[in-house]
Amino acid sequence: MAIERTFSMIKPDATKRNLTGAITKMLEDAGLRVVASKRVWMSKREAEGFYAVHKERPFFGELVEGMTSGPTVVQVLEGENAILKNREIMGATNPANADEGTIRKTHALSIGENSVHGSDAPETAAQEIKYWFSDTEIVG
Ligand code: RTP
Ligand code: MG
Repeated sequence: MAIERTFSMIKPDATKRNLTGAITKMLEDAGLRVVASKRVWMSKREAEGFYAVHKERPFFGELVEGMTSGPTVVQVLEGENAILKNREIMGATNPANADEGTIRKTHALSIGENSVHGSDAPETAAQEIKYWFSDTEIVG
C-alpha cells in the first residue's frame, strides 16, 4: 500500500475546547504521523480561499465565520492510505451520523462545529497542503 500525505485541520470549535492534543492522539493512534503542524488564526480572505469550492453553498458565510472565530491547527499527516484513513477516523460530516470511536462522534458539537477537516482525494490533498505549507515546513 502506498504511503500518502493528507491535509488535516483541527478547527476553532476544538482548539477553543483545548482538544488539540486529544484529537492529535486519535490520529497518531490510528497510525498517522504528523509531519507538519502549525497554529494559525485564519483571516477571512484565507478561509474564503481555502473553502472557495463551497462559495455558492448556503452555509458558506457560517463556515467562514466559524473558521475565523479562533485558532486552527493545520497539519500534514503521513501514512499508509492516509487520505482514506483520516476520513475514516474523522467520521461523518454531521456528528449525529458519525460512527462510535470517530473524532466527530467523540468531540464534534454540530455539522458546523465538527472539529476537524481532512482532504477527500489525492488532488485536494496536494492543493490543500500547498495552500498552508511550504516544502521546507514538512519534515517526514
Ligand atoms: P471537511 O471538508 O471540513 O473535512 O468536511 P466534509 O468534507 O465532511 O464536509 P464538506 O461537505 O466538504 O463541508 C465542509 C464543511 O462545511 C460545513 N458544513 N456546514 N450547515 C451545513 O449544512 C454544513 N454543511 C457543511 C462543515 O463544517 C463541513 O465540515
Ligand atoms: Mg470536504
